[in-house]
Amino acid sequence: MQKFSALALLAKAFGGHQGWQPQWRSPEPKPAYDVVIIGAGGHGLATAFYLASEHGIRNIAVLEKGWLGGGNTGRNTTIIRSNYLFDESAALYDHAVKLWEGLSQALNYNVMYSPRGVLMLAHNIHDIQSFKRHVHANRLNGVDNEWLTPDEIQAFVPALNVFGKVRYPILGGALQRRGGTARHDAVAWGYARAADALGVDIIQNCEVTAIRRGADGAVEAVETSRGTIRAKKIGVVAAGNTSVVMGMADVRMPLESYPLQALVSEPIKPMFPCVVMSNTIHAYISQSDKGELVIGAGTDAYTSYSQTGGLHITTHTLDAICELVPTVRRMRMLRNWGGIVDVTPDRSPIIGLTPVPGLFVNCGWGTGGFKATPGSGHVFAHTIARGTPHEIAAPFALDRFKAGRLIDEAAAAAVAH
Ligand code: FAD
Ligand code: PYC
Repeated sequence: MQKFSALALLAKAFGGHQGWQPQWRSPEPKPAYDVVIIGAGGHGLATAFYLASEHGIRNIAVLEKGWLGGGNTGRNTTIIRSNYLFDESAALYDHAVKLWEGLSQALNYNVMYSPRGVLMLAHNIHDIQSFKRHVHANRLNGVDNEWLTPDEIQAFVPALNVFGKVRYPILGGALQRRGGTARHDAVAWGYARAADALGVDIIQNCEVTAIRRGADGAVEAVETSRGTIRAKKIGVVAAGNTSVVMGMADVRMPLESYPLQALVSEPIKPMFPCVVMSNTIHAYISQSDKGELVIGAGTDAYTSYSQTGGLHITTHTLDAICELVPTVRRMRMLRNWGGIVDVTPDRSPIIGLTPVPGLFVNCGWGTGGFKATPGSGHVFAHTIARGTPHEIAAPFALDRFKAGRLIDEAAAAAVAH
């Protein structure tokens, strides 16, 4: 039987933060969870929520080495879109966009999804050809995307320096109107609260240090900084740290980890009606509901587990932003930070089974997994519950790197890294 102290129950009732955790008092061994999820970011919490709400599996623990959403989920620039080139990606990311549309209602928590549009700027002939190819491919997949001329861009986003004398003039752009933003920490809290209400245990400050396997090779427990926790199935959703965690089960992953940075300005009155992205000058910008300009930079050029990044990367991005939007030149930046993203060779995620019985993995979202959070959790929950991949997840299996069935979104992801 699980027993909690009165203090811990209070903490659970009031959504307690770090240090306010359920404490085991029973001398008997803890019962095995049906599913242990490693990582309480948006994807891990969404997986737990859909396992409980759609598959009736409620004996779940989500283990987090830090705090809820303290990884990339709480560090990203919140861009949501599904304008990917390949059919498999369009299916996956648009599945997510459809779930975003009803997510606040599904969780009874306002995630502030705002489909204000994502505009990708073209600065040269190659950009024009590449983005028009995206527009056509997206439309064939039923994903909205449209081409805007420079005049149309200037009318839509007056702050942009469309006709100025600049190194990289704006020659057009692709606009996905259903794309937009959401409040990232609300996504973590919304999924956590809804999963908790269905009986899921969310245990913070609980770092997984080993994965234990039985004589048959199947998973049977995790060792953590808070003791051993037995598990019938384990889902690894530990972005940035996936290789380390999967290494605990002797599975080598085709991943590299890089720092990726973002920053926000002091708040100002509304001036950006949509998200603006530019690959060529390497910057993207939107405005939060508080009024801050949210600016994203590129990844560092070398692998690292640091949650900061090189200063020269942000400097380069700010130079680019000042050229795109000269009116913001004298603004102050309030804060900057980094996250660790794990990147696959084809820049598409890995979702599915692993060579270890009972061990499942969801990773490799690189610089672009926030937008996928609901879809990723939804298809991963199905995959764990049934033991076979959801049809949308199937092309993203780990064995594609052996079979060579890559989904090469590296350039096609239309994002500046
Ligand atoms: P995370 O939120 O990182 O969760 C993984 C969790 O696992 C972490 O909380 C971590 O502490 C935990 N963990 C790791 N190891 C262990 C362990 N041993 N034991 C227990 N817990 C462990 N994507 C977009 O779509 N749009 C964007 O605009 C965008 N901008 C970005 C900007 C920046 C600066 C960054 C860093 C990323 C951006 N991304 C964006 C990418 C996006 O943030 C990620 O792909 C997504 O949030 C991944 O979610 P997750 O739940 O898988 O990972
Ligand atoms: O995938 O749209 C994206 C993105 C923007 C910034 C980082 N990733």
